Order: sequence, then structure tokens, then C-alpha cells
Amino acid sequence: MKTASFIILVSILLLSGCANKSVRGVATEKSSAEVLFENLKSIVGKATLFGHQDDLAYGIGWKYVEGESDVKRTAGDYPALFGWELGGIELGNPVNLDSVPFHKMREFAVWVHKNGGVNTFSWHPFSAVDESKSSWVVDEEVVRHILPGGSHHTVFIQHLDKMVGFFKELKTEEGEMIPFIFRPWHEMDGGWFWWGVDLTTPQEMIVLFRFTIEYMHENGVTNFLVAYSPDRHFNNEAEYLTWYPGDDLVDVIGVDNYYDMRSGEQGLQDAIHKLEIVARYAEKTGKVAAFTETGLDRITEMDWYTAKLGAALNANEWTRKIVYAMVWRNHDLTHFYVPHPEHPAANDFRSFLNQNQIWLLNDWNNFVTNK
Ligand code: BMA
Repeated sequence: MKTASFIILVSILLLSGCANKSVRGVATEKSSAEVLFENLKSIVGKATLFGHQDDLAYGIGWKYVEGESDVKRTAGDYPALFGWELGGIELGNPVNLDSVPFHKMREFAVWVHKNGGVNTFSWHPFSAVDESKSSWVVDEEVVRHILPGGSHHTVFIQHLDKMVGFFKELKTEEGEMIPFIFRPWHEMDGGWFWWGVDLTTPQEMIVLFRFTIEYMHENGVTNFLVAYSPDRHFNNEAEYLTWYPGDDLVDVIGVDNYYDMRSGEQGLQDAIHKLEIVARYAEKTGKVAAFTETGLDRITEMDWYTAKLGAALNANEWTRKIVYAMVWRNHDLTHFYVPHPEHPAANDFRSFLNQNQIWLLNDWNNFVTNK
């Protein structure tokens, strides 16, 4: 190839890479993930988006009914943020580990994007060392075997390829890639996942996390934000950062916390303290902070939404900087986090959502369109 055409080709390749990539501060057209990040940043200290896992897929007493949502049924509007779970995609399964068909999940996520909402994905993959073992089987080391050089690295690459394949199809009818927040390897400080603290060193986790995101980038999935979300096992910033893959990679500084949020007044104070750590670190690094998972299963405290979640998010100037809080799924009456309309906690849920700074989809859309 002649030198001139080679230079032109290299320039084209470089430019096309930049246009898609999350290269902040570079004067190329912004990707929709960058726009999402900026929109989230502009609500820091102003509002917290309310999120719900699997909100559009099913709820209490219904499954796959178009337009349906338990948040909407009880509170009159959709959540602003929608969580989805990819576990099972790595095995080539047509449905995820909670029986949600991946083709439906894709349709829901596209609907969310079209309607102004935010999508976030978690991934509880089966083990690449033994594909019969779910994320919750913690009887052997997995991570060190799936890292580069490990005995099961090739299988892990196949798993990543399946996950990448899903995200590459996450586009509108017009072919536009939709932005999302990806939150892999969460709660790594707990002992309940095969990537958890008992079976994985912090260094291994960092390598795994970085490898996962870089692999996505290298394989053409670039239009997303990355969330880092340990559970509650930290008491200061240094501990929080034990598994942190790096400021160059992460956009959302998150925490998952159920335990403290169901453990009385002391628990609430502990949860607030952890949200503060997260919010301070996000501010220091120019990122956004989020309460990436919480909730009270079956809502056994009737004032949980105002007395716990509302109190935590509105505790002080730091917790008010949390940009979203997401509760887990409404499987059925034995496992749910959003009250159905007749539930005795429904009024309290509505009071929580009626606070000015807690936003559902319409509030968020009004803000984004009038910005
Ligand atoms: C857990 C429970 C499980 C579910 C898993 C992954 O918290 O809700 O029933 O399979 O999350 O979504």
C-alpha cells in the first residue's frame, strides 16, 4: 500500500474509533453514553432517579403485558431507570436465569431508551470452569482460572463473546446503538458469588474487571458507562477502593446494600456513611454516585420507603448527590421490592416518590428536554 493511502486509512480508522468511544474532552461528536453521563452529572445534588429491576417484564400477578409496570400501577409513572440481568446469555440460553427471554429484554431496553429512560445491566454468569455452576456456587476458585493464561480462559472468552453479541444487537430500528450502564462483578466484597472475596484476590478482581471492559471495547461495544458496585463491606474510601479497576474505566461509583437497610437505626446510619463515601469519591474524581441495588424483600416494614430509603438519600448534602437508587425485582408475593397497589406499604411508597427530589420517568424527561 502506498504511504499516502496508508495514512488516510489509518486516519479513518482512528477517527471512526474516536467517534464511538467514550473519549471525554475530545472534540468529536458526543456518543449517547457521554450524553447520558452528562445528564446524570447535571442532576447531582438536585435529584435521584428511582430504578426497578425487570420493571417492564413482569410484576405481581402479571407477566409480559405491554406497557405494564408495578411502579406505574402503584405510583402512576414508570421508573426513570430500568435494571436488566444477563445471567444465562453466556451459555447461549434463550432466556435469562429469571426466565426473561433475551429478545424481550432487548425490546424492553429499546423501549426504555425511546421513552427517555436509563437502562442498566447486571450479569450473574455461570462459571466458565464448570458451566453447571451458577454465580452463587462458591465451592471452588474460578477467577484465577478464567483470567488470561488460566486453564479456562478460552471458555471465558466464549462467554464474553455471547455477552458482547447481546450488546451489539442493542440498537433501535434505525440501527442506533443505545446507551446503557454495565455493572459486572458486583458485590465482589461479599462471599456469595464465585467472584467473591473468599475465592478471589483483589488483584485478580481488578484484572478480571479490566479485562471484561477492555474486551467489550475491543470488540466494538463502546457506547456504555461502567458501574463499580461493592456491597457494604467497607468503612472508608481505601477499603471501598480495594477492588477498584481504575478511574480510567469506571463512570458510576456505586454501592449495593440491603443488609444495613434492614438493620434498624444503626444499620441506617451505616448505610448513610457508605453512601457518603461513595458520593465523596465520585465528586473527587468527576464521576457520578449511585445506590446501585437496595430494597427490602416483601417490604415487611410499612414505612421502609420513607423511613429508610428516603431518609438515607436525604440524610445530608453528600447522600443528596446520589443520582439513582434501584430496587430489585418483583418476582411474586414471596419475593418483591415494589409494593403492588393494595399493599399496606403502597401509600408510603407514593409519599417517598412524591418528594421533589425523587424522580420517575416523567420528571427525568422534563428535566432532560428543558435543560
Ligand atoms: C436474586 C434473586 C434471585 C434472582 C437473582 C438474579 O437477588 O432475585 O431470584 O435469580 O437475583 O436476578
